[in-house]
Amino acid sequence: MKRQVTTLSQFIIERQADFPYAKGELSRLLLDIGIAAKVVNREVNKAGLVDILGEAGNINIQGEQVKKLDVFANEQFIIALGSGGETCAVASEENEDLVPIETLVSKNAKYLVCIDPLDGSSNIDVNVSIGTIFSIYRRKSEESTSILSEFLQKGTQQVAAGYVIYGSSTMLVYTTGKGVNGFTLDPSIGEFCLSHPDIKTPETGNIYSVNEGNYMHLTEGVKAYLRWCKESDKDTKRPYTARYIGSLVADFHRNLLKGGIYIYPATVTAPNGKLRLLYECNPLAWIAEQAGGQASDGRNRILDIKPESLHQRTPLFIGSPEMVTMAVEFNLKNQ
Ligand code: P6P
Repeated sequence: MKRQVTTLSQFIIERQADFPYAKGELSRLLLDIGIAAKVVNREVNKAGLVDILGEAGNINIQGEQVKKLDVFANEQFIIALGSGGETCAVASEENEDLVPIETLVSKNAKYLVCIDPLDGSSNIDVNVSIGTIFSIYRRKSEESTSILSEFLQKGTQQVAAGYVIYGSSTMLVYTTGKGVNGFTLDPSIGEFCLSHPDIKTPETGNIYSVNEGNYMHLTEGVKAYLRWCKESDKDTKRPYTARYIGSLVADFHRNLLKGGIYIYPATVTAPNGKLRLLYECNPLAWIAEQAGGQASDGRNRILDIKPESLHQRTPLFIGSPEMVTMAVEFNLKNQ
């Protein structure tokens, strides 16, 4: 008897029962994100044909203006988030200011979405995995005058968070606070199918992901940790293996499944690191914690950081709990 496939749509609707007060708005929002992910996936897969389709800014063989894929992805997710009427506004890596969703229905919409529509997009032209990262909050009060202040909630207030990885296969991984589940796109039926139920990350691992090209600009604490990773020690399976793709979602996803740590620390030139709190670090931090992992800025829990601005950066240490604890200890000991 062939194992019953559970699609993302079936899973979301089945899990809606976990939230007694849910009226289906969050479910609809998650389904809309799934649809946009399929549209973006189709275009990402064509990216390798850019010579045929035309570089961004050119006119392609269909006579259409070729958009940069991250611009295209941003448009698709904003359209999808607007279509269901559940989203009040979007904070996107691609937009300096908030993107209000001004359809009649969405005027009283409950949800706020933070999104990095296509992270690692510089890797597209060389066919390296890239990703979308999203984070969803409820509005605190539908009367509040400042939508912007509603976006500046701590990561602990998220109601859903997830990512899409456009890689050897395309996966959507998300949490609503009751564990982490992964869905793989089956192109033959155009559905995301449950392939990684209840993901738990290993307590420890032997993979570390950091751009060591920045070594000379790192703090003494991080330098000391990297030197520790390279020492030989049978009991702790060191030296660890260095794996750094240059695409956060791809490095995070591999480490989530196999065990490992990803670090984008503060550097001399970037004292707050490079990654963004609202639409990169908070969603991945919640997923990491829901899968048994940890996420820190090198001192404090990522999810406890009170955001001050939409595009605020933070250092990020994320992955297997024992590895993050060790790296943070080195970081604090050698301040
Ligand atoms: P660097 C991509 O630009 C990104 O935001 C992450 O996906 C990736 O891990 C990191 O930056 C790469 O940055 O400075 O190592 O090239």
